[in-house]
Amino acid sequence: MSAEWNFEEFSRSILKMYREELTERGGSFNLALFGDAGAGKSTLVNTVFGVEQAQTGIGNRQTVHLQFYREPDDGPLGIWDTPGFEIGAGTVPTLIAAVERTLQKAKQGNGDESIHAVWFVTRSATARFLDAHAELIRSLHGLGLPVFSVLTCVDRLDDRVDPEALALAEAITARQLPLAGGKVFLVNSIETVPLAGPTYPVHGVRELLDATVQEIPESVRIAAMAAQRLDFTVQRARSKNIIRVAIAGALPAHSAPPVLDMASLLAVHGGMMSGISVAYGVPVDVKALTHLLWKILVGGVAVKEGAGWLARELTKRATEEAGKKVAAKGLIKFVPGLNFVVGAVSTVVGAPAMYTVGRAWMDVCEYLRHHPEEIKSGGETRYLDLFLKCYQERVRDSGPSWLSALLRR
Ligand SMILES: Nc1nc2c(ncn2[C@@H]2O[C@H](COP(=O)(O)OP(=O)(O)OP(=O)(O)O)[C@@H](O)[C@H]2O)c(=O)[nH]1
Ligand SMILES: [Mg+2]
Repeated sequence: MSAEWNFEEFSRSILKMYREELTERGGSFNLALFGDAGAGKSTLVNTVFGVEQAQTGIGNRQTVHLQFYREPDDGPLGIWDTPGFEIGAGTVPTLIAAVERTLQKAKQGNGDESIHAVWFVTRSATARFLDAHAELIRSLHGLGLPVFSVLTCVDRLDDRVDPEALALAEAITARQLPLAGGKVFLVNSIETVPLAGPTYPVHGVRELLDATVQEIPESVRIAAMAAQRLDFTVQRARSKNIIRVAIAGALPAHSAPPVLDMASLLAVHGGMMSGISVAYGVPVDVKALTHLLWKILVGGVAVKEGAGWLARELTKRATEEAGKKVAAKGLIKFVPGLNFVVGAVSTVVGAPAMYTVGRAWMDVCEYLRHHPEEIKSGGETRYLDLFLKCYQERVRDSGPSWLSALLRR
């Protein structure tokens, strides 16, 4: 790799690596939401996937429309929503026609805006499930879609479930609809806090997600699991593997001594971190990620206090080691345009540091999935802030001792 590594080039390489990760993950999982105004569609997808959507429930309740939403464009989840209207006998044909058109278009095009599953949402408290609702479910099933019937706002404490909700679920079951998962799913998407009495916790959402993932095409399962935020087991496993592969690739055991220059170090960190972001379904702002890595590893631009210390420390260590083990000559390079000397990094120093960087970035991604609003408002400074915090925590817990010492200075 060239020693004349520059910021623009680095930014382009991160974008390329990010795209490769996206391609490997496959397309987005697209979920359609049906149900009357205020049934709890938006609340449910927010709990499961962390997508905040505009509040509706007001306005013209007769206006039937199917709208697609994916944020960002290359994110792992697309939502087809039918916000703000009551489903009635008059609206079912319009809705079905819209779905048919959508599926047709997806078949002709690249399928990016197809529909993979439907959540048909009914608010349990309304105790209302109309013939029109049943008809819509049958027609959607007829178009080849798995349709899940979901009752929201179901109060449940341990095994005691609100009897009214149970009665409604039974009434729906009695209609013998072609329901995906073979049942009506009872959920509470957000905690219910009554004026008096006990608080009812969130429940049922994990079971609904699991059942949904079972029924969707295999090609979008990874995307669905990346998009959900109920349980990060899958994201963690994928990310740890990405870290392992990155370290193994970057610091091969067979080269003696195993060395890596700073340019390669930037590249492997870029690949590792974009891979982890994709695994977590956190949109990568390439510019922000490039800045972050550049600041941590190189520290050559707009250096904030503390930025670049990792690079300096690695360089120092590497120089020492190089001096001990092999002739230092050739391992230290001067990078034109940057005002510091980069050194080769040995496995001994590089691997634990890289591991810690990867784990810290996983922490950042989990934090962002819990606080999706910060993804948009974040920007570079916030990323760096979060990263350094998580990094320091990781180092304190398990990192190499020389790094801890450095941070405690
Ligand atoms: N306690 C509790 N409240 C819920 C639940 N689902 C929805 N809500 C509340 O019900 C109200 C309406 O929910 P929304 O998610 O906006 O309903 P919607 O189906 O998206 O409505 P439209 O977009 O208007 O069609 C909100 O105030 C939610 O907080 C639930 O499972 N439990
Ligand atoms: Mg809504």
